Amino acid sequence: MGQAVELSVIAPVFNEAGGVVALAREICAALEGRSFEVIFVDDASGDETRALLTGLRRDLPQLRLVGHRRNAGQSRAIRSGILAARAPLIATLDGDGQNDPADIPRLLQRFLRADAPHALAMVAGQRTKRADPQIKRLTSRVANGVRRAILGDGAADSACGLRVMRRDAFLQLPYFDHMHRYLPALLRRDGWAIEFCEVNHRSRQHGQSKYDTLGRLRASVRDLLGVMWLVSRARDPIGIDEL
Ligand SMILES: Nc1nc2c(ncn2[C@@H]2O[C@H](COP(=O)(O)OP(=O)(O)O)[C@@H](O)[C@H]2O)c(=O)[nH]1
Ligand SMILES: [Mg+2]
Repeated sequence: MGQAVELSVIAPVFNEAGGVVALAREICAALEGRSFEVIFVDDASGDETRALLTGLRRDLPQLRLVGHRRNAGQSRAIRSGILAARAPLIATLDGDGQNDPADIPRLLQRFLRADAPHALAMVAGQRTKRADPQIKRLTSRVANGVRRAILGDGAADSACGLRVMRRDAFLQLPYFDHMHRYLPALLRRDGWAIEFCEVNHRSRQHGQSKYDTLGRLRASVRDLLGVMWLVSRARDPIGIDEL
């Protein structure tokens, strides 16, 4: 692909054969007329996900496929996609169809607006009406409240999978499993500005969630302590000048 790409859309997938083809087509339709690429990162799925995406490339020239040889988790998949990306600007969304591709142009417009703050690194989606089971909505609301109170990241929904951000800003962040849930706090730690934007959320039509409540809770206690430490150990030079 010779022409410079302005936006790279990254979708991590693990066993999402049921909806992945429709989602890829939907993303391309939502961004028609723009210069973009779509990178699905298959994390060693055991179902038809990879074969279906490989076959789809004939139809969708913007589609690229990156594969992990061993399952390494959603955060690592997002990182692998962003490392492979050709554009300076990234959009991410979940690969199960719960994030609406039609929201991407709006987040992009917000990010690229003329009066955007110079240090803006991310416009993050906020799911105001989550299409998830009640227990998940409840535990997520409590977890978001605790995290926001402790980290002061101002995020009502830090783990929303839909966001537009600078590739360089993301790649400067420390990688750890589940870091994709802490991007507001980690980007603020590096002195970047972030903004939030309400986005749609859809119920899962195919497959099942890869996370259970207990597993998510265990990881979040451990990770919250880790991010608290990272934030407490950061120092801000407030500006770097070549002298
Ligand atoms: N690459 C990769 N993607 C994953 C993994 N686990 C979940 N995902 C993807 O991350 C997205 C969100 O996961 P999901 O299970 O729907 O989480 P939920 O919406 O919070 O229940 C989906 O696109 C999944 O396919 C994983 O281990 N590796
Ligand atoms: Mg989901």
